[in-house]
Amino acid sequence: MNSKTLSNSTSSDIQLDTRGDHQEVAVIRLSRVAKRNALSDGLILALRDIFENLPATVRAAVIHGEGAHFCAGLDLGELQERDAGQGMHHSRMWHAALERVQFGPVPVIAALHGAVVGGGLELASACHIRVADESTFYALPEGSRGIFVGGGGSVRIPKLIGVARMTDMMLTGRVYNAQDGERAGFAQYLVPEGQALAKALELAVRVAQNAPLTNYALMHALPRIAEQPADQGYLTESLMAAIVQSAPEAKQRVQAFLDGKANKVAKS
Ligand code: 1HE
Repeated sequence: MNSKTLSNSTSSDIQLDTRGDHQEVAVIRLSRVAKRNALSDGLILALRDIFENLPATVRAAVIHGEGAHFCAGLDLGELQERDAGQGMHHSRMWHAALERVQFGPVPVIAALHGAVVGGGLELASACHIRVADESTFYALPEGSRGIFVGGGGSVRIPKLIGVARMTDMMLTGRVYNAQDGERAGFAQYLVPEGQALAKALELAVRVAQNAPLTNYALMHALPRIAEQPADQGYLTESLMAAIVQSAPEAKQRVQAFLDGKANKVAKS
């Protein structure tokens, strides 16, 4: 395991390890336990820096939080008086960082436990897969703090749970527990308490084995196709399909199946 603390960027509250036989899985740990991994400006910028500078060996990433909670959201201690322009730029900084997570080089799996609230939920929703353990709870306390989401939550969270549920959460302060949260669509996997990181790592190893172009298409083309009118979506899909299948790796993988050398699809 290679471990690196990114104290030279903007925060020492986040660490990057690489794991796997070929260092193909990046493990990014929010490590600001005393503040429940609240996201200071420095931490957000460090997160952006990590995703802009992932080691070339990395094919998938896992993000998790140290301590009892994934993330308590925006660092409320830094919420100073900002004028409208400064407020917009602060929100845009979050957008830029979380864009690097969603549209960066590799798929990202969030391992969730404890509080996944406010900006913590915005971060989780920028990831491609969410694994939650039984201790997880989800909330958007912005409504009761007199603020609004600013880290892309109004775009990404309705795609997971729908506009109606997000509106209810912000209007009423509703908190979803792990089971209701999974049913609502926050997480694709629900595991026993303490097992989210292990499950996320297992999935990351599998994701890292995919052809990189397939992963690229899933991360960069699929969400855009989903927002296109159907006729344009079909065209984009056909272009992406043509590019992905033309890679030598795709030919080798299909041939391996035809030769009986690749796994069949098996019932789980
Ligand atoms: C914080 C933060 C924070 C904790 N900013 N300092 N987010 C919120 O409104 C979440 C607010 N936090 C909580 O509801 C609770 O802290 C938790 C449920 C997450 C955890 O509870 P607990 O009992 O484990 O910890 P605690 O005692 O509440 O907090 C421990 C310390 O962390 C304490 O500081 P201390 O100096 O008194 O020890 C807390 O003040 C501190 N802390 N959360 C700053 N968020 C891009 S826009 C995004 C908009 C948002 O995300 S709004 C924020 C929503």
